[in-house]
Amino acid sequence: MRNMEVKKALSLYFIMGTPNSGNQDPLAIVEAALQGGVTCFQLREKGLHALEGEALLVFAKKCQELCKLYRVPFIVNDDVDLALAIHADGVHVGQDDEQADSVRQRIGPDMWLGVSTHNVQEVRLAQSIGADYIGLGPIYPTSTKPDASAVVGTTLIEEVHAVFPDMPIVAIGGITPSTTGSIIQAGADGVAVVSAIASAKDPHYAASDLSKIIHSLQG
Ligand code: TZP
Ligand code: MG
Repeated sequence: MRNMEVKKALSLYFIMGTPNSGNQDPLAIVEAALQGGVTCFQLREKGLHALEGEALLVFAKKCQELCKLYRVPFIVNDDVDLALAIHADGVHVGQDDEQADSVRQRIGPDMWLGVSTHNVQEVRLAQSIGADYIGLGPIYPTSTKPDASAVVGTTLIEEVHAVFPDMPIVAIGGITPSTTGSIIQAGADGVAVVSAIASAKDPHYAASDLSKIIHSLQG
């Protein structure tokens, strides 16, 4: 069943673009994260010196190849044209991006659609247009997304999970190994992280550490 497959993939959801890689090789970080056990990867190419055009296409294809090798879904943030061009496994959009219902029409029923939400009303709308999962956050303060909306805390996870018990939920924003437990306990199916892996001294270790914590909580 698709819902269960999506929930499983959300367990440890790694998000990255070349601007998040510091002075490390971005593809080496993606591969280390995959080796460490991330269960989904989202290419989010945003910020200073973000790749565009052909360079973005080439980088996206390399990330996709790695994800295929590790049998992990490859999701593209925002860029529906890119996702369609390379047959990504899914697209993720925020509230300020292309309307989710128009994205669903363009990508068809098979590709996964994720929507960032910040309250119960946005989740209801996302569900009504056929989102496969929702992102909830920022749970904690984050410096990775300068235009992030107000911090929502784990109470929003509890609230949304109570109203939509079947909706796959991934929490995002400032999540670290020490806060992962409270997020899963609040009802999220998984955690989405950028800096906890991309900025770690050892991204492979960081991913496997998070992976162990999540699996021990999920049983
Ligand atoms: N959306 C809400 S917070 C965030 C995004 C993309 C950034 C999360 O990054 P980090 O480094 O895990 O806090
Ligand atoms: Mg966006």
